Amino acid sequence: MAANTSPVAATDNTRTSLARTPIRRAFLDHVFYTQAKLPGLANQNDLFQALAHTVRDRMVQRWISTGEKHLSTPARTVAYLSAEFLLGPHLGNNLLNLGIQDEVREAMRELGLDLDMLLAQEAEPGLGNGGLGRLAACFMDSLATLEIPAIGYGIRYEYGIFQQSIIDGMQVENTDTWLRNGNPWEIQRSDWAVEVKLGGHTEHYTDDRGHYRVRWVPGKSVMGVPFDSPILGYRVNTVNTLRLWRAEATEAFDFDVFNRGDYLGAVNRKVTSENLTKVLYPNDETYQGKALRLEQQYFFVACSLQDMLRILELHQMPVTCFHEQFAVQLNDTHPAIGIAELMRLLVDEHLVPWDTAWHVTRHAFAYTNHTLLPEALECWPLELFETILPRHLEIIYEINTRFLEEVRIRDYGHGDRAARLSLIDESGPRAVRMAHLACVGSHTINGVADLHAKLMREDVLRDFNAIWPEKFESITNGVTPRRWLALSNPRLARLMTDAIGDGWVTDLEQTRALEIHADDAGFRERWHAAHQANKADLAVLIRQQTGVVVDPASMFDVMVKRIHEYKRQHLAVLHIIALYHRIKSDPHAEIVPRTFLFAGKAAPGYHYAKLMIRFITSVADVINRDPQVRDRLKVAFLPNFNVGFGQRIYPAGDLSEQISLAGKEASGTGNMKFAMNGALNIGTLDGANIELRDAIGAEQFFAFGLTAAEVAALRADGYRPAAYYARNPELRAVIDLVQQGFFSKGDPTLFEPIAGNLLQHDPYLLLADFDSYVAAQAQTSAAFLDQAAWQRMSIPSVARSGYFSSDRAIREYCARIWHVKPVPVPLLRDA
Ligand code: C3B
Repeated sequence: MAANTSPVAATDNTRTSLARTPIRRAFLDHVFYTQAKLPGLANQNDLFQALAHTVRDRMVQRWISTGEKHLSTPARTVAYLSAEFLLGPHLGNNLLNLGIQDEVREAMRELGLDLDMLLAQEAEPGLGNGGLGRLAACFMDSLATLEIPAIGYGIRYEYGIFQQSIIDGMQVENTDTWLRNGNPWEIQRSDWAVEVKLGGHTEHYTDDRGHYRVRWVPGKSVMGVPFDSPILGYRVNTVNTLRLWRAEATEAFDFDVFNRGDYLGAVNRKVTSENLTKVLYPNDETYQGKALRLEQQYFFVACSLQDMLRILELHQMPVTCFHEQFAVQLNDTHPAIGIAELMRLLVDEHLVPWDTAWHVTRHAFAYTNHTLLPEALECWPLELFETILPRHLEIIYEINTRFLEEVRIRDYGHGDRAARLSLIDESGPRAVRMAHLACVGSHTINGVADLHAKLMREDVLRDFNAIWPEKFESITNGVTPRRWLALSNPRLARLMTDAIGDGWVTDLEQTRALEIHADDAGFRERWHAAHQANKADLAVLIRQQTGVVVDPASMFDVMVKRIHEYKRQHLAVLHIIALYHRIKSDPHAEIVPRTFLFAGKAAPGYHYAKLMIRFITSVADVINRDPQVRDRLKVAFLPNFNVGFGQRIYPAGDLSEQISLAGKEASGTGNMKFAMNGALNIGTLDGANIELRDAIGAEQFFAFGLTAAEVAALRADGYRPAAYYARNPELRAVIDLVQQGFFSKGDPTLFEPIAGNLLQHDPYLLLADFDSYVAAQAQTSAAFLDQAAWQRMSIPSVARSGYFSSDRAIREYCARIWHVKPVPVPLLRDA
C-alpha cells in the first residue's frame, strides 16, 4: 500500500528473517521472546503459542503479498458475510497447507516434544452452530486454495458455541472461553476501527442546496474493531483474510457521561457496548427474535460495509463502483440488513441518487438460502426493528413501495400476490421479512442442494420464483478435502497418494483413479487396515470420554450433527431398541455387532432436543449393562462434538446416518465427509443425499423412506401414526418398552413426550419411515458381514466423492454468481 511512506525501507531484507530461521530456533525464540519463559518453565500452552507464532511467521510474507496484489489488481473481491464461521483449530491446517508438517514434527521431536500434544492444546474457535458456519469455513479454505480474492466478514464472539458435558445422561452447557489463553492467529487492526450507530430517530430536512435529506440521530453508538486472521490456501501464496469484528465503547459517549461526573455510568456504558459481541446465539435453525441478535447482525454488517468502502477508496474508485469491486454473499438472511445499510450509506451519506444506489446494491448482493424450516425464518417485529434501526425501516418501506409497484404493474390481476411478496408481513403483528429483503436486494438466490433449490422455488419463495425465475440457482454444498481428508485421515490420505499421487488434494475428481484398486486384494487389505487403525484410535477416545468399551471390529454406526427433531436421532434410537428387543426375545438372535455412536449439541432452550439426548443416553445405559447383549450392541453419546472432534470421528465411521425427514435437510454436509473417508451412508432421499447416491452409486448408498413428494401426499391425506403402530408388531414392542418406562428406571412419564408424541402427532413421520429404515439397516448388516464386499463399496465411495469438494462448489459460485477469477499472488521478495 503506502510502501514509500513506510518508516522502514522497502528493501530492508531483515523482515523475512523470522520466517527463514530454522523452525527449531524460531520456536525456541518464541518461547523466550513471545511467551517470556525459559523452555524448562514453559507449560503446554506456552509451547503451543510459540509454535503457532512460528507457523504464523511463515504465513506473513504471503499474507502481505496477497494484500499488495489484491490492492494493485483491479479484480473483483468476494465479501462473504456470515454471522458464523466454524473454523476449527488452525495449527494443523496451516501446517498442512504450508507443507511443513513433517519438518515441524521432526523439529519438535528433536526438542523432546510431541506435535500431537501441541496440536491438542489449541482452543478451537467455535464461532458457529453447525452446518452453516462450517460451510463458511470450508468456503474460505477453497477460496484461498483457488486463489480467489476474498474477505470473510463476521463477528468475533468472545464466547463461541457452548461446551457440552453430559451429566446424569443430560446435556449441561458451559461457556466457551476460547480466548482465555490468547489467540495467536489474529491481529487486532485498531486503525481500521469504525463507528456503528444504533437506535434513536431520524430527521427529514432540506439542505442548503435544496436537496431533500435524512439525518439519523442515533440513540447510541459503538465501535467495531477488526481482528484479522490469515486464511492460507493449500500450497499457494494466497492468504485471504477473515475479518471478525469486536464491539467496543465509543469514546464520545463515555466523554459525555464523564462530564456529568458519572464515572461508573461511563464504565457501565462500556460494558453494555461490549455485550454486543459477547456470545454466539446457540440456536441452530430457530429464530428467536431477540433485540441483541438484531444488533449483532446489523453491527457486523455495518462494520463490514464501511470497511469495503474504505478499500474502495484505496482503489480510488467512486462508491457507485461498489458492485464492480465487491461480490457480496449473504450467508442466509442473518446479514440481509446489509442491503438496507448499503442503500443508507450510498443515499444518505454519499448523496447518491436512489435509482443509482439501488442499481449498485442489486448488482452487489447475492443470497444463499440454507433452510426451509418455518421456525428458522427471520421476521423482526416492526416495533423492535424500528427501535434499533429507525432509518433502515424507512429505507425498507421505500424499497418495498417501489418493488410492490413494479409487481402490481407486471402482475396485473394476480390478486394478493403483492401482499405475499411484501417485505412487511401484515397477516399478524407487523414484521419485517428478512428473506424477502434478501430476495429483492439480490441478483441471485441460491439453494444448497438440488432438491432444496427446487423446494425453495416451489414453496417458501414461490412468489419470487414466479416473478424472477432467472434469479434462482442451485449450488450443491461441498466440504474441503484438505481438513476433512488430508488432515483428519492421514492413514487413508497416504494410501491414496501412494496409489494415485497427491493431485486429489486440490482436485478431488482425481480420486476416480482409485476405483480400479477396488479389485486389488492387497490394496483392499491396506485400505481396511488404515480404517481399522482409525477405529482403534477412536475406541480409545470413546473409552476416555464415556467409559464405554467398544470393539473396533464391530460396525461403527455413527450419527453426529446438531440434535434436532427433523434430523431424527430418535428414529435411530427406535432401531437400536428394535435390535435390543430381538436379542431379548431370542438371546441367540443373529445380530451383526454394532457400536452406535452419537454426538451433537442441542440448543439450550430446545427442551425436546435435550430430551432426545437423554433418550439416547438412557437407552445406552440399559443396553451397555445388559449381559444378555454380550457386546453385540454398544451405544455411546460422545460429549462436546466440535470440529476437532469431528476430525477424529469421520475417519472412523463404517456407516453414517443421514436420516432426516425428506424435504427438511437443506443439504447436509456430514454425509459428504463420511463418504470421502470411506464410510457408507444410510439415508433418506433428502438434501444432498440424493446427489450423493447418484454420484457414488445406489449400491453404495442405503436409501430408505418416503420421498419429499410422498411426505407431502401422506400429510395431505391425513397422517395417522397410530395406524403404523397398530400394524407393525416390532414397532409396537419398541414404543411399548419406552412407554412402560423400561429405559427410564420404571418412570413412564420421562419419555412420554417422545413416545406419546410419536403415536399422536409424529410431526417428522418417524413411524411412517420406521419399517423401511429397519429394512435398510438389515441390508447394511448383511453387507458388513462380507468385509471384502464392504471394501469394494467403500473404495468407490471415496473414488466418486469428488463432486462434493467445496472447490467445485466455489468454482460454481465464481462462474454463476460472483463472476470472479483467480488472481495468482507473486511473492514479494523481502517484502
Ligand atoms: C444448515 C442446514 O441445516 C444444512 O442442511 C446445510 O447443509 C448447511 O446449513 C449448509 O448449507 N443450516 C444451519 O446449519 N443453520 C441454519 N440456520 C440454517 C441451515
